[in-house]
Amino acid sequence: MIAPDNPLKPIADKVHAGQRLTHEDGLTLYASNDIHTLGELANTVRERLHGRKTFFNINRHINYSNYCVLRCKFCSFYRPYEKPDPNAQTTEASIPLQIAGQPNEIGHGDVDPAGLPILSDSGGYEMTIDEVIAAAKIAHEAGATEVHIVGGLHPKLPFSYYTDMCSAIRESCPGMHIKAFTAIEIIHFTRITKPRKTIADVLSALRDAGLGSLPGGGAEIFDDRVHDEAFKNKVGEAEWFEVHRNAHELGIFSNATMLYGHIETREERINHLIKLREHQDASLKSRKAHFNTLIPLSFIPDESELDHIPAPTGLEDLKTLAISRLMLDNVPHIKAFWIMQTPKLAQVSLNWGIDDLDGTVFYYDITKREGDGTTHQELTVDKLQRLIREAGGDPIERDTLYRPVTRDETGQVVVNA
Ligand code: V47
Repeated sequence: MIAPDNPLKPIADKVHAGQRLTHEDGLTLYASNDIHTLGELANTVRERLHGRKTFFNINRHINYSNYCVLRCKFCSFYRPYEKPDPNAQTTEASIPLQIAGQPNEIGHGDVDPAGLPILSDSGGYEMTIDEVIAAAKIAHEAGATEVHIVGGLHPKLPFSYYTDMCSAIRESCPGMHIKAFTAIEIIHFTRITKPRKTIADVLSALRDAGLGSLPGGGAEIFDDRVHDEAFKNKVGEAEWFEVHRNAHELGIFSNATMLYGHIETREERINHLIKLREHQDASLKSRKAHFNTLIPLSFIPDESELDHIPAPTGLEDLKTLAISRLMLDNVPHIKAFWIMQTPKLAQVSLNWGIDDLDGTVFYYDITKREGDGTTHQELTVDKLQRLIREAGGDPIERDTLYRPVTRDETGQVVVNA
């Protein structure tokens, strides 16, 4: 029972009545240190939508290149472009196909040596389409239902590289969902095509080539001040929403993110969530697709230009995940990306409003914690299921569009159109 003098009482009444929370409610939730009530409220919404079902997926991230024309201050991934030197030696620490040698129960472990990218002295790399396919095939054969493909804004690669990549994956990995390219990359593609393609044309061409949905990256914080201080030269909120509006109109589902814990205020975070909520209202009302999930991304300062800023605390992570669930009443899923929140905190969040744990991941180059530099970042299916069960959840393997995945005794997917 929540005490009548608890400042969260009016919010609790609204949550129980299924009413929408306001900007002020969001700030009141952040100001409160009654995290138990916050968790209970976020879980009320989570359980209303999903009961104890807790989703996870078998996926593989592929970062095709870290060359980028942008210099976002929070980003430790990008490298300035240099023409790759064909005689350069490969370096183990940053090899996208490096698999750390040990097979796991979904079968990773074989490395195709021909698929190793060539690194420049600066640590920059770009993968050939064959290398991307080799990585996708390893994932497909190991049971992944999704590849999540994003990269820097490469100054030289033509648009055909991206369409060819999608069609080659579709051909070599039948049935595997291609979730690829942030809104920022989509805008970049409109600029590199001659004559310039519209956003809708770029999306249609990618969909024709095999693209299944858009990931939520590149949203950061929708605020001009934050934009100008932390990622000035990147396209802003208007373009980000324009891409997702076009995608939803075309029937392409997408995700959304919020990168929190750097230079933004809590108020700016709540504004960000409300802007997403408004967009989702419009998509649900009149478009063919919508956001499936929000992924709040906890800022990892290591190796970035903002590495003097302390990372958000676990408590701030937990509050942000729970508040995201409460504010975004019209987005079906809120996902913890354990790479950023850590597996233990992601597990705690499953009782603070979160219903989805992404994923097996396997390889991730965009953020690496505590400078240990390793791109092999993986949770096995067994570990994901255990984390979920220990937190009292019922693990459900899902595909990208949240349909349950059924497998036969050999691990092959049996139900999934
Ligand atoms: O776009 C960059 C963010 C995003 C840092 O859609 C950082 O299912 C924290 O979007 N600390 C990429 N975050 C990740 C992403 C994502 C992840 C998982 C699932 C989905 C999905 C999307 O990571 C970037 C940027 O917003 N980012 N640098 C950093 N230092």
